[in-house]
Amino acid sequence: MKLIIAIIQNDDSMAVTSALTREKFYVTKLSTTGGFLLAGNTTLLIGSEDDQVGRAEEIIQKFSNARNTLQPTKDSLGKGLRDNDVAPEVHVGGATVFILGVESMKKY
Ligand code: 2BA
Repeated sequence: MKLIIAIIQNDDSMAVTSALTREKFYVTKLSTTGGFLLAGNTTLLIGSEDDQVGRAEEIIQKFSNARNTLQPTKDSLGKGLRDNDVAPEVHVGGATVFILGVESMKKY
């Protein structure tokens, strides 16, 4: 068994989660925050049989979209961007996926 940890953008979380559950994957959705942009993102935990990991990856890839977003400046943190703030664009990938081996999984 494997544990898939997928960090995706909030805007894609509904599409990714519903596509995974439609195909019988079990998914836990966490509200997380990226350390660089300090903006909300979504982390999915998916416990999967080894032979299903590839299919889960295909679904995550299909429904996760890369986007450019504005990087907050030091002055705008917690207040939002204003016209005169310099805000370089950052390319945020569609999904960052980690796949970990699972020693055992139990439900009590
Ligand atoms: P954030 O940390 O908010 O990063 C958002 C985007 O900012 C990143 O997109 C990347 O383009 C850029 N970025 C991040 N750290 C940077 C740095 N130290 N210097 C320059 N640019 C940087 P992605 O790479 O697609 O990452 C999207 C989100 O996935 C990240 O949000 C973070 O929450 C997570 N993530 C990505 N790689 C990770 C890793 N190796 N370990 C843990 N979380 C990761």
